[in-house]
Amino acid sequence: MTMTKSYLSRSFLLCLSLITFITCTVEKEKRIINFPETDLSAENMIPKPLKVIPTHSGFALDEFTAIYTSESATGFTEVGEFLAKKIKAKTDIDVPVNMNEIPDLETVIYINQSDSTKLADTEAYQLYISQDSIILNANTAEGAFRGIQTIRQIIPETSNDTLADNKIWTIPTGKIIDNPQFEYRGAMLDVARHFFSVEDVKKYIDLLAYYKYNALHLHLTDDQGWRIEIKSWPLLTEVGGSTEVGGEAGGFYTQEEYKDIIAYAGERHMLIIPEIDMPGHTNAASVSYPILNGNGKTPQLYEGTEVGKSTFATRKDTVYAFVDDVVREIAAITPGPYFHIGGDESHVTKKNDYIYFVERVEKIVQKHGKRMIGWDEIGQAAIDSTSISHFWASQKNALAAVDKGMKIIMSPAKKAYLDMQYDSLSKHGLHWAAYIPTDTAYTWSPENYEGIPIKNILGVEAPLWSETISNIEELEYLAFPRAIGYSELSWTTQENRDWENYKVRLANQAPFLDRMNVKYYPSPLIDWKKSKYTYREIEKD
Ligand code: TNX
Repeated sequence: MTMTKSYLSRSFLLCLSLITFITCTVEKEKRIINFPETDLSAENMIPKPLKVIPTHSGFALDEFTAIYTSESATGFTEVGEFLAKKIKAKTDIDVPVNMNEIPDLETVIYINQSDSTKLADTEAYQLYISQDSIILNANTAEGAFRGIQTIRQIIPETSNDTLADNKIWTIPTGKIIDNPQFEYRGAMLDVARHFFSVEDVKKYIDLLAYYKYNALHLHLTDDQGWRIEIKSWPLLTEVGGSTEVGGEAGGFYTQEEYKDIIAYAGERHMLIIPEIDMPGHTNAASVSYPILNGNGKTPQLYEGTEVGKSTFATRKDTVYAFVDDVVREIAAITPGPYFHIGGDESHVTKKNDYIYFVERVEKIVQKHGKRMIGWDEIGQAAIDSTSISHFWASQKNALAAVDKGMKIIMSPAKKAYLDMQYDSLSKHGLHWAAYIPTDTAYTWSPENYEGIPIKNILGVEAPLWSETISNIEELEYLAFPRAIGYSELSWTTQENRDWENYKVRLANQAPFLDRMNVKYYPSPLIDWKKSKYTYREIEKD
């Protein structure tokens, strides 16, 4: 009752201040700005929105702009503050958020919680941009957050200094109606083969959020390293976290650091999906606790890149006590609904043992309140329709999962692996699945790939394995620009995608990427826009 009252009174106050604001603007002598004709539909938005209707005028973003948000709706004020911070970084103007006194304003960005049925989908949003206001409507803060990425993308890199006495960033007017095609839009980072710092992961999250990704899957363990603190099994990180591919020092996240990553992603409405890869890819765990080992050899720290030689002892109860502890500790600090158990390339686990393991581990994951994800091999086991198959290589395994009514995350190695080289001259990466140039990465259809029905597809994920990369610059070389294309494959419908149109919008990402200090691969297929921040070398290939 009190809640409703305070909600009503706050809404009333907000309306009142808006009315006062509008009246003031009318009373004030209004600047007349003659905007040159704009075209909202020609803006370089990625992923491309569902519908864009231009009205050809301009909204002046300048020192007289303010942001107002639905203060009573959870998370909306934070979204407004996030936008203000990004506007400051791009334009150096301070845009106030929800200020009380009536300022000398001319334009307002209003981030509004709306219960309209048109916005029923969690991440849907609508933008109405006119000369005086930008109204962003969304049902949830998540939808509003996706919407402000669109606003960020249509703020020009440079101001116009001739339209008025002050600097103006002209935002084209019109209407945008938008909603993602797939609910899961992810990237994966392998921090096991090479470790990446919290700071590196945050930078990657920041870049992905700009392109409306909503999930980052962290491949936390493999033969070469165990990267997450497990308090009940401390040697995992002490021993198993001490190396990485190539013999460098390795590293791991404490649970506090992992929570810090989760909070950072959460502020960007992104989920972290933790992966503990098992029963294969477990050498680092078995070196730390040899009782877990099932391949009959004495485990030793491993700094090479071969796969498929390790396995847990899948018939030992100790292994399941271990898995229970690990899942319990990680599930307790992971707010998202998913837990990824790996399950790939268990070449030295007998098939029956593999199936027994996956079925038993599924129950453990469920007991700790999570939905199991596993690489497509898990489709061979008798598991629930609520578990998710992560398609990377085997159509047969993925279709077996479809038969069980399971959802599929699409990461076919031939199309979606960010660690595949662009071509034979690429400085980093592998090519066991394919060379994946920037156009190949974009021009396939997750909607109808290898007979997997669209109704089973949860979304698309772009995995970045790290055998050949050991720092953020090398990560950026493989991930960008291809990760930008995958954002469009999972958000935008097939009818709305077109390589010729996309490649122009991609070329225009250069000023943003340069400003963010991203060392992307300057693919020769793209006519990259020059920017004042440029320091990238154009390659000759
Ligand atoms: C296959 S994809 C793997 C990884 C490697 C990757 C290299 C998958 C489920 N397993 O262990 O890092 O290839 O491209």
